[in-house]
Amino acid sequence: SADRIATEESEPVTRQVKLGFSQLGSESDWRIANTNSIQEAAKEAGIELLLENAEQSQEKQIEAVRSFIEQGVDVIAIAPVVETGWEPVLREVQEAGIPLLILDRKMELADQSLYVTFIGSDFYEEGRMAGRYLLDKMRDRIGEIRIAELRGTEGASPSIDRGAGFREAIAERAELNIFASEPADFTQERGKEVMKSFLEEHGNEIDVLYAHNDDMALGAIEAVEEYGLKPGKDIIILSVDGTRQAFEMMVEGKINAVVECNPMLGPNVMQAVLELMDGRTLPKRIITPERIYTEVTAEREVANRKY
Ligand code: GYE
Repeated sequence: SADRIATEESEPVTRQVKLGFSQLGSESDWRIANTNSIQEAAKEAGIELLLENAEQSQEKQIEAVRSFIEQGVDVIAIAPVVETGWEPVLREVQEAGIPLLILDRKMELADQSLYVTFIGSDFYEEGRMAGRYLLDKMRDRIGEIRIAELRGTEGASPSIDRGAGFREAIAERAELNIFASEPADFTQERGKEVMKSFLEEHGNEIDVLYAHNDDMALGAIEAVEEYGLKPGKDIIILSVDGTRQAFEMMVEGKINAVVECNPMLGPNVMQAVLELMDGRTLPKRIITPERIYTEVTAEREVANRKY
């Protein structure tokens, strides 16, 4: 009958693709922009997104991944809080036949078959960019240059690699000396507290602050000002991410340089998900391109910041 033909010709009922995403936390402006980017891109791509915020706890991330397996999602994505300890749960994902994407931070894995692709930045190169900037900035300075470092979360790949890349770059000149280095968990609050303790202990001896992200740098700036010093003048300040707030600080001359780290991974992730669903093979590594901005270039860029 006519009825039947109409039914057969109506739109085929295609099942919506389900993506389970374990986001590591909401510790920084970068992270908020990253979560927004993934939510928006999922919506745009018509992908159903199950999102769990782990509040910087690896155990919570592992729980979330197990719940995604139980719910039978098509793809799982993890932005891992720390580098190590993932093999057991990743094996469960593999046994369930679900493809796994690693986002943002690296995982240390002996078995490379446990994931499909890693989408994110080259943190080691970010550290090197910060170091090379400092070499240039200090080219005419004579004598020892004392550097304090605010590291990110312990065991997180951006902390490890931003630290190592920076050290590799500054090794070129023996006068550049990292004399204080403490973790501050990528948060503004901890950044301020740790910087305060650096200042109490070392007072006017700090020439440079290298912060592994903007939020910690913003906290540190508050501590420097409360201590009665001028950030960006008395203490050279370098950080990583490139948030709008950090750009505003650069325009004011309170931060000297920021290495960009792009949080807008959503479109890349959704493209990867759709290609996987299409049976395509992805490259093992998808790197987001980035650059460094300084006091000199900040003014031109500040209005263009999307996060
Ligand atoms: O730099 C920091 C965030 O993993 C690249 O995590 C990310 C880092 C980012 O807390 O702000």
